[in-house]
Amino acid sequence: MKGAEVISKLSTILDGEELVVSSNGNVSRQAYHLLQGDQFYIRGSMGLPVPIGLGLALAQPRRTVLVITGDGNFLMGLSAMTTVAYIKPDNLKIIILDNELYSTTGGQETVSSAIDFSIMIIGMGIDSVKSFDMRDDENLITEMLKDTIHKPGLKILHLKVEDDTIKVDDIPQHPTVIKDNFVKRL
Ligand SMILES: Cc1ncc(C[n+]2csc(CCOP(=O)(O)OP(=O)(O)O)c2C)c(N)n1
Repeated sequence: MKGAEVISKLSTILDGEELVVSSNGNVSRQAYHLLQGDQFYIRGSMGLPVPIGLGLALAQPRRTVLVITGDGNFLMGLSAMTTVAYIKPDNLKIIILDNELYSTTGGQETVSSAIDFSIMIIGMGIDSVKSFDMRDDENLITEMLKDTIHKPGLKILHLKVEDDTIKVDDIPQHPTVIKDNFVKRL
């Protein structure tokens, strides 16, 4: 299963009220085309989906905040995870689409094949992390996504996904338009 297919499944599970933050590059492009709606599709800088999601979750405690991030982005913003672990916002959900690549920029390897994300995150004190290899078995994806989104509490879902180094259509909106439309929903 590829990251885009996970996002496509997510589109059938989200009710439109959630605040979604997606990482720049292919993940945001896919989210823009598959989720639709005025979500925070980050363009440009890496490393920001978890820090922005954390801030949103704290500022909007009654809303479910969903971060969808590539592994490269997750690793670049890793220090914010220690604050997530410290605060444990109940309404924050993080889905890591781990293809072990910077697929957007041509498929260079990230370091993620050498890192056990679950152990790292458990080591931070978060026990609600689940890790699955979707390259071999995609049967439980719907249940895992529903569990992540609908069950209360901080949830981290780490999914190994297939290589998807493909050109995805860019987002036609300027970043300021994306931001302005998103802010209207807060
Ligand atoms: C700070 C910064 N460094 C590098 C880039 C170039 N860049 C854009 S997307 C991307 C890859 C992101 O990797 P990942 O989060 O794993 O997502 P994937 O591309 O695999 O979907 C890179 C290196 C950037 N936009 N910002």
